[in-house]
Amino acid sequence: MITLYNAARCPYAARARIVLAEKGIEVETVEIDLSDRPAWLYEKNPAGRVPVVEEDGGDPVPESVVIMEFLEERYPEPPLLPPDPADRAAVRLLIFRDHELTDPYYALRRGEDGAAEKLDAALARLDVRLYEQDYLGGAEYSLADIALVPWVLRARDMLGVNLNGYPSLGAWLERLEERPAIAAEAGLVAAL
Ligand SMILES: N[C@@H](CCC(=O)N[C@@H](CS)C(=O)NCC(=O)O)C(=O)O
Repeated sequence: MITLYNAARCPYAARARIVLAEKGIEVETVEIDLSDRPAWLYEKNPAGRVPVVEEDGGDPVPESVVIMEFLEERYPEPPLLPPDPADRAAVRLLIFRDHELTDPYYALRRGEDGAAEKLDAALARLDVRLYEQDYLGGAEYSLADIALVPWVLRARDMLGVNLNGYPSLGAWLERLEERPAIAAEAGLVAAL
């Protein structure tokens, strides 16, 4: 059994939620109110942030990227990383550069000047990539899609960003939303 310390609105926690759902892992979810977080959360993650996952009797694992990799190794089926190391490197590079999407997303949320143009450029780069291949990491769905889709969903549904100008990105999102794990996240975002 895995426990997930979670906040529904958190896109980093969404990464953990989606991987757990894709792998059909039984999970107990503990919702954290980040505006009044319990002191014990700092024992699980000194940064006081969610997500954190914890196996029964195991050490807490914070940081969404570490969590995704941990779950992938602990529960290898179905695989969410490609078999070839070079292809895995491509997936990891996209995740390593997640700030290229998240920085303009948060800048737009804060209402900063020029943020809409920067987010447009980031989405356009993803659109070009998805014109050439079905998924961000290549031909197969992977942790790269899971790592970035939470911000694309929130840009569309919470910031009102129109995705019509990014047809390949839009088609990718439609493909992803056919997956129950992503559809559940999209439903959660719509209800926020
Ligand atoms: N680098 C962390 C970021 C997690 C994060 O920023 N979580 C936010 C919620 S979306 C949080 O807990 N914020 C509370 C705070 O920063 O004090 C990860 O990838 O897990």
